[in-house]
Amino acid sequence: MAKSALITGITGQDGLYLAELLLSKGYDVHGLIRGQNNPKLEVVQSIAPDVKLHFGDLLDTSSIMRTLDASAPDEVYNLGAISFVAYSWENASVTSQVTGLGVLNVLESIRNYAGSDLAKVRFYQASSSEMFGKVQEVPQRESTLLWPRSPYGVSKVYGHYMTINYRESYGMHASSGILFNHESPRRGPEFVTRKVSMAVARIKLGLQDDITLGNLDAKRDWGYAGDYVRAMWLMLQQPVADDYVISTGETHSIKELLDAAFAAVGIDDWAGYVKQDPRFMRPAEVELLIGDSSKAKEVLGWTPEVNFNELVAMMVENDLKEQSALHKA
Ligand code: NAP
Ligand code: G4F
Repeated sequence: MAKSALITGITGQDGLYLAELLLSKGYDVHGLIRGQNNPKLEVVQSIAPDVKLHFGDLLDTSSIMRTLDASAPDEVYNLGAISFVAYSWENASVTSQVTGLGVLNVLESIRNYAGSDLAKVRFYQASSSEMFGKVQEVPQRESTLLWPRSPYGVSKVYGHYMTINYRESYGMHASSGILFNHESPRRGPEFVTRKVSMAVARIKLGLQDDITLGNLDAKRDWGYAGDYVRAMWLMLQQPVADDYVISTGETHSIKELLDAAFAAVGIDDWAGYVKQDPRFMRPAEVELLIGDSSKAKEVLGWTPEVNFNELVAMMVENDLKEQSALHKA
């Protein structure tokens, strides 16, 4: 019989890639979608029409319970979150509720749903390299001390330890993927990679003069979202649940991101196109992220396939097509 999977955060970047991966493996895929008249409903239905959608919210435990009953999942992937770090300072309370307490709501719902047969549902928690914050070790690995620097990071630490606690307390097959930044043409335009790829495409097409950014010196370990959802699935196929760092092992500054994006449209010197504004600086910055994913390589057999330059070129190329089509119409 086909396995059933439930994905929270189905309308997000990772939710859609994971849904496509699981459908290609023959899963019956269910997604939790929130809100009245969610504008991304049509996107999910056009990209992954076979996904069965259930209306609910991570803050509404009874809606999660109903969705578990309706989808009878073998695997639950908890990707739903308020995920934009900058926003989390302005809305710390709602971020803590959704990104932190939301994890507990899903874990408790699974515990109630599965009853004495807790092993029948495997759980994946979308933890984050943002938990390393003010990094205490370079590169960061599973054992590195967490030192979050944002309300988002603190909320993710709560969800991470709650996942470990449910594994240790109840023997739940609950795994936590500590994923470093991963991007794609589906990345939200508020994140720096997509903000840059869209602006570079628009500058090339003569639709925009420049781009305004914050800190250009921060460094991130950027990978491709399509590679990273494969790691999520692999974690839930293991006989024993565990935590894994998922990263490329390479780090690049925002300046290097600009180099690669402008190079993709034939511009070598971008200085005249880039402005800085304190508006985009953060109250506490995560200066450097670089991950060591050797455990994932050894246990899961996972390695990334798309490198940094390929990723940036893919995003710029997609935005050139999207922006040209928009402005032809
Ligand atoms: P994303 O594109 O921002 O998607 C977030 C998803 O969460 C959306 O589907 C959103 O739904 C949903 N959501 C927000 N509030 C909700 C609520 N109250 N109830 C139910 N769903 C809610 O994020 P992503 O990049 O795909 O990331 C997926 C997960 O991995 C997130 O938990 C993120 O924090 C984590 N993560 C991401 C990265 C990364 O680099 N991408 C790295 C590490 C960890 P709406 O469409 O309705 O807003
Ligand atoms: O693209 P970002 O907003 O991503 P950030 O903060 O690293 O968070 C992303 O990755 C986390 C994993 O580590 C996820 F957990 C989280 O959900 C999210 O997906 O910012 C990246 C860097 C930061 O250092 C920021 O200060 O880019 C810098 N930056 C400089 N100018 C900017 C800008 N970021 C944004 N969003 N916009 C700017 O104008």
